[in-house]
Amino acid sequence: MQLNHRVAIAILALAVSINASAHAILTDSTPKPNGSVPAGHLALMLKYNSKIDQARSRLILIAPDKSETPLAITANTGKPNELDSAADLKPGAYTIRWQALALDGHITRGDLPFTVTAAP
Ligand SMILES: [Cu+2]
Repeated sequence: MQLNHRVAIAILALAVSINASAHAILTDSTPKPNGSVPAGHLALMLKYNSKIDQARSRLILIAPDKSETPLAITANTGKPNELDSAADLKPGAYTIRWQALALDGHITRGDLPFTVTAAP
């Protein structure tokens, strides 16, 4: 009885962790978090641990003056784990505020701060 109870708890804990892993977690990006990139036309890439609903996710660029601009997400069925976009950026401190809808229906959010440096 005692053992069965422990097994049940272990299975429950495993089920919870599997469910949690379905949420979209940022695993890679361009630029890197707190990284720096030269000014100009930048390809922006946010990669997650699971498939993303690209049409219903959001990327907002926060400029050095704190103004917010929605970024167009490039539909890309060949890279279902990514949100891709692009922007022409001048030097300064920026943040990409992302909102990702995973296919399990859960939304995760986060901020990706980075610095744009003067082009060499
Ligand atoms: Cu989830």
